[in-house]
Amino acid sequence: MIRRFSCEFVSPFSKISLPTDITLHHTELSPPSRAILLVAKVLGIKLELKNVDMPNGEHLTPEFLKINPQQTVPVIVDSGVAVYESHAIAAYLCDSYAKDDKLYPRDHVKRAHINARLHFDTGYLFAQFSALFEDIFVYGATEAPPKVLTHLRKCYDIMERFLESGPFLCGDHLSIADISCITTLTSVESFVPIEKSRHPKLVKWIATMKSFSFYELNRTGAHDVQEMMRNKMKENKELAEGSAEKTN
Ligand SMILES: N[C@@H](CCC(=O)N[C@@H](CS)C(=O)NCC(=O)O)C(=O)O
Repeated sequence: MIRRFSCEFVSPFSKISLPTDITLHHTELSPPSRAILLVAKVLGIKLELKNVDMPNGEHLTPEFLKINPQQTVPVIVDSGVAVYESHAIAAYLCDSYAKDDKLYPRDHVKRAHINARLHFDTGYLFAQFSALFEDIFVYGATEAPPKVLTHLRKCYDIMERFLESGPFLCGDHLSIADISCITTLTSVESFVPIEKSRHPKLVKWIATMKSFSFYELNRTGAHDVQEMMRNKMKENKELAEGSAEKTN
């Protein structure tokens, strides 16, 4: 089902929605999909939304394979051109449609720092979300694995250090790195609550990000995906206890 993405939502940076022909294949539970919703909102870009039915394997179909050989969401199709990997999509949207370069500066040094944070999201932060999700849904975890929790704490430590140079992950200005990281962090943070005493800058950054009007597009999905993981762990536990009883 294709749904028109309403842009009457007011972004702090752009109030007019640009007429584009972009379809976003996504699911609300996916942090990188939500990152694209937020970036589009900030840029004032109108998107056609196509929900991908992942539980029923829609991302594994030959049609989907044509737009993304990785078989992941999000993917955008812009006038026939498919772009996948959320960080590449966010950069593409900025390069193609941003009215200024605030969110993804063209300056090579600034851009290098933002790229580094985007890779941090892929390689460190989102990797923990992904590991947790897979452990629960594929391997039947009944509790969040300690290894993932340890790595998550390390991510918090790293982000606290990023924030030493300013209120945002790359200094004084909001960038696509902040948007990518906030959607991931808020999809997993309840598993290792962030303490103000240990990560004061991170707590402040989260509050700042949540205060932007565009953040509303992240709120429900971030909450629901964590609830879904908790419910599944409970179900896994009941199943494990049931089969243990049977063998006794
Ligand atoms: N690095 C990718 C990650 C994409 C990703 O792993 N998406 C998940 C949903 S959150 C997915 O589509 N998983 C499907 C699968 O792995 O089968 C990005 O930023 O787009």
